[in-house]
Amino acid sequence: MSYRRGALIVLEGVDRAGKTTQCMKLVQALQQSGRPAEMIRFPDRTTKIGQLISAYLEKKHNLEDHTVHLLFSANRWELEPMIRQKLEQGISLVVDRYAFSGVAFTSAKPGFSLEWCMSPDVGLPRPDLVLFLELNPAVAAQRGEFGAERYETSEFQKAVMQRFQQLMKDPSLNWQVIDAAKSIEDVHAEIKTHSEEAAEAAQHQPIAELWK
Ligand code: ADP
Ligand code: FDM
Repeated sequence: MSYRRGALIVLEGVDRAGKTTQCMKLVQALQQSGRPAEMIRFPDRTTKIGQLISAYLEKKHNLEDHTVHLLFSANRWELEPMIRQKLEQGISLVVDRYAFSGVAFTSAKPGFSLEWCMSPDVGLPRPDLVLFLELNPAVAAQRGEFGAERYETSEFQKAVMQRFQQLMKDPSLNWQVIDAAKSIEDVHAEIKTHSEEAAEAAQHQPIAELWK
């Protein structure tokens, strides 16, 4: 069977680690090497659910913590048919945050277990590669002050980082930790190598399900 699907490549990491910069460079590099590729990001603030999330992040209104967690997950599920369709058409998707941010951020709040936080995202398309851009908070701070959005405090980000460390222990996923303190070009080179390997390996495999 000459089944050539696109790869699902996720970038995760702390705030200002360079996720958006690297997603854009990776899409360009994949396209230049002849692989159709597109970028998506979560939350996708353009949908109705995304607009509710965006207003919450901008502190324009409050939402109960379980509710907002489920909205973030619903925002991924509403794009799931599009994600699956693009991958099946041979388009690789480079994703700026995914269910791992979902779990890490909510479970950093008091009273939330990893298991509860993972459950609404079980069964989403499983990424072929998850790149974790690791950056010391002091270096991240030199890249700009925290903005005014919800979650942008160093104490909360520290708790989020601990949850990411727990998620990275999962052997069912291809996690790669990248030193995001290096130059933009050096980080890009590393990400590109991992991504090309993952895309090669993925192209003859069916799309798997996350955490299943
Ligand atoms: P994120 O999406 O993870 O929040 P961005 O890609 O928006 O991060 O980058 C945050 C800031 O840091 C931007 O001003 C960007 O130009 C800068 N930046 C990104 N990568 C690097 C790097 N490797 N070294 C120095 N500055 C960087
Ligand atoms: N975030 C992001 C969550 O809390 N849950 C999620 O499922 C996702 C995808 O939203 F603070 C948080 C993480 C971050 C904010 O900010 C999104 P950016 O700047 O748009 O990545």
